Amino acid sequence: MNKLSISGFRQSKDQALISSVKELRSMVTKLGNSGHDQALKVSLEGLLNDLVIEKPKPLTLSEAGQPAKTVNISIDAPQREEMEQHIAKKLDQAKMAIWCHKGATRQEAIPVTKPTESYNRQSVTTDGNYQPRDYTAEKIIKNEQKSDRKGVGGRYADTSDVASIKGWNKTYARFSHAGTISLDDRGRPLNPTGATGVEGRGELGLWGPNHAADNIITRTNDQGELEVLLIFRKRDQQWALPGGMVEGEKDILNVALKELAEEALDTGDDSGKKNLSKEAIESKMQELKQFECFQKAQNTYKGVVNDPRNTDNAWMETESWAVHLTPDVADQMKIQAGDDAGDAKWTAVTEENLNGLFASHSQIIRTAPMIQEALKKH
Ligand code: RP5
Repeated sequence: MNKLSISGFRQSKDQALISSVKELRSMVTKLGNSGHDQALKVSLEGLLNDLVIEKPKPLTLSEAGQPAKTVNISIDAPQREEMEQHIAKKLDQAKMAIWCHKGATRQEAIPVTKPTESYNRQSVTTDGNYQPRDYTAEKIIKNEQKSDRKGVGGRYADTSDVASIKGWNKTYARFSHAGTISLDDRGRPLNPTGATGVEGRGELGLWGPNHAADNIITRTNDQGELEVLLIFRKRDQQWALPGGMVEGEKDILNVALKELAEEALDTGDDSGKKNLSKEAIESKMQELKQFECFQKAQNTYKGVVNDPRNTDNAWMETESWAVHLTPDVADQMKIQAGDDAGDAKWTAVTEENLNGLFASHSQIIRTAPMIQEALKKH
C-alpha cells in the first residue's frame, strides 16, 4: 500500500479516520508488552509509518479577501475506503491479540453475537444467529508451513489452506480426546466444546486440536501437608501447571517431563544458573525417569482445555500426568523457573490456592487422586 497523507482534514469522516490512527498508536503501545503478538505490532508500526497525518494548513486568503478553497483531503475516495477497511481490520486483530492475553471475556474486547441456546455445534457456519469474528494472529500466518508436514523449515503452524489437510482423526496430531472431529463445509475442524465467538486459529498454530501435556507434581511437606508444583506464566500473568505443547513426540509423558525440566526444575550446574540447552534438559529428564515415582506417573486427564486461545476451529487439549514425589526425591528436586515461566513454587493444596489457575487448570489439577484426598481433609 502506498504512503498516504491525510492533510487539511475538516470533515467528521476525516476525524473518524484520525481517531482510528490514534487508536492504532495506542494498540502498538499495548502490544509492546512481552508475550503479545510482536509480528502484529511490527505490522501496525509499518501501517502507522505509511500514514502521515499533517496538521491542517492555515487557510490562505484569496485576493478578494475570502478564504481560498485550498483545504483538501489528499486521500481520494477508493483509496480512503481501502485504507479505512485496512485500519479497521488491523484494529480488530490488535484487540483480539490483547484479549487473548488478558483472558478477559470476549465481550470486553469485541462485541460478538452470542450463540443461541439452540445452537448446534455442528452448524457454526450455518446458524444465522451466530456471527463469529475471524481471527488468526499474524505470528501464526508468518509461521505457516507450505505443506501438511510438521516442522518444515522450523515452522510450526499449519497452512491456511485447511481444506488441503488430510488425515483427520487418524494421527495423534489430528485426533481429539473429545471424540470424532467434524469438519464444516469449508473443511475447518469444529471445536467439540461448542462456539467461542471466534473463527480461524486465533493464536494457535494448528487447525483443530493443539495437543499439550501437563504435570501435577505433588509432595508432602515437613508438616505433613500436600503441596503441588505451580509455575507462573509470564505471558498470561497467571499461575498454572507446568506443561507445554506436544511437538511431533509420541510419548506424551516424555513431553510432560521435558516441560517440567524446562519450566520448573534446576537444570544448571553449581553456579545456580539455569541451563535450557537440549542436552541439559535431556539429562534432567533421564534423571527423573530413574525415580520409581516418575515410573508410576498416572495419567489423570485427557481432553479439551478451556484455554483463552481456543476458537471455533482450533483448541487446546491436554494429557495431565500426576506424580507424587517420595520424600528423598522431593529433597533432591531443586525448583527453578525457566523458559516462559517467570516463577515456580510449591503451593499448599487448598481450595483457595487451586482456584483461578490459568485456563481450566483449576479443574484439571483436581483430577489427581492425591489432590482430591488432600482437599477433602481441608
Ligand atoms: C494449556 O496451555 C495446556 O494445558 C498447557 O499447560 C499449555 C500449553 O501451552 P503453552 O504453555 O505452550 O503456551 O492449554
